[in-house]
Amino acid sequence: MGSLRTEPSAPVLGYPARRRFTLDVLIDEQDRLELLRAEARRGLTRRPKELPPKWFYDQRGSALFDAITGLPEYYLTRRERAILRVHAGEIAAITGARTLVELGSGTSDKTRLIIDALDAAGTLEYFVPFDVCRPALEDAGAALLDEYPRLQVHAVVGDFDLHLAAIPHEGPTLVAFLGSTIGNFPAPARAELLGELRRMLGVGGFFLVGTDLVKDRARLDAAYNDSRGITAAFNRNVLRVLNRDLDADFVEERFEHVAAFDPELELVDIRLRSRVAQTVHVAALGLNVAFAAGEEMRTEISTKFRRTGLERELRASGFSAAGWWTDRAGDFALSLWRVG
Ligand code: AVJ
Repeated sequence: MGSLRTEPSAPVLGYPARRRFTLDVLIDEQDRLELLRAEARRGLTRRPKELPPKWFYDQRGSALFDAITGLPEYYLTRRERAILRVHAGEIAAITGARTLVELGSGTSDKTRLIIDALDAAGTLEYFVPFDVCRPALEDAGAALLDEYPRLQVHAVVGDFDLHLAAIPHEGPTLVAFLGSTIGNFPAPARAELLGELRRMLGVGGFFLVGTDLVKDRARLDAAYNDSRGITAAFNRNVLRVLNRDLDADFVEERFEHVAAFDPELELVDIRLRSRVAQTVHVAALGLNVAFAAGEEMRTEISTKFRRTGLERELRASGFSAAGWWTDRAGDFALSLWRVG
């Protein structure tokens, strides 16, 4: 994996905005394609078939996800923002963070509430947005520099399965992982991620995580089967990504969006179901992929959490509880954990 720095580091307070922005590229376009090829080959040749959810998020996929966050059925984003509005000040006071790292930051939209609070407390110096999508980091970085004249932004383009250890940070550090994105990871991968974070943070570091909570099945099913079909389009977008980047010939209409809460595993299981028997050619992999009529390919899990379970997982990874906040309805939780 190449690592190149495209802007001078060591930004100095008071310099023009561009001197307060650095961008580390830990995964470039070639690396990204290599990873996509490896993961697509693995996922399309195993039984049952699966594709990792990170490949939803090209420009169109990110726009579709943005649209999802505004859907009446999709309460997660609104609930998390409501919690942050009320409790960001407490989070700032507890952590006294000098560096704020945001994993999978996208547009850093809700994060502004945390930045505001840390900025008002006077402790924040560095914002480190970490994302696999470079343009999103560049856009968000530029906007933040204008909005926060004292802030230095050190953006990192990377993959959180691979590059957490390389995230730069100075002084008391808070890593934020919002949106219940942690729910995309199956339990063993969550333990792996938490272990990496613990090592990266060191004793005294803080981790803030957003988690959707187990609730009424009908509401969960509705949140992932919206009436406008935006979630279905988002799900099928991964097929477009494979068509474009791996020269595949998926026909979107031949796959149906399927999403349902599994009450045993307490996760929403999201799949694409082949409507017909068909063979798809993936030219970049030299691969023909046969689908039986009705065959399902998993594209995402969205784990729903309970406080006790989450506490157990975090404790097992070396964190202790430092805060637990929910919205009034108890739909969503934001929790703070300290290493050690
Ligand atoms: C961004 C992973 C949190 O699981 O709710 C939304 C993605 N998928 N609708 C979620 C998603 C379908 C979302 N996360």
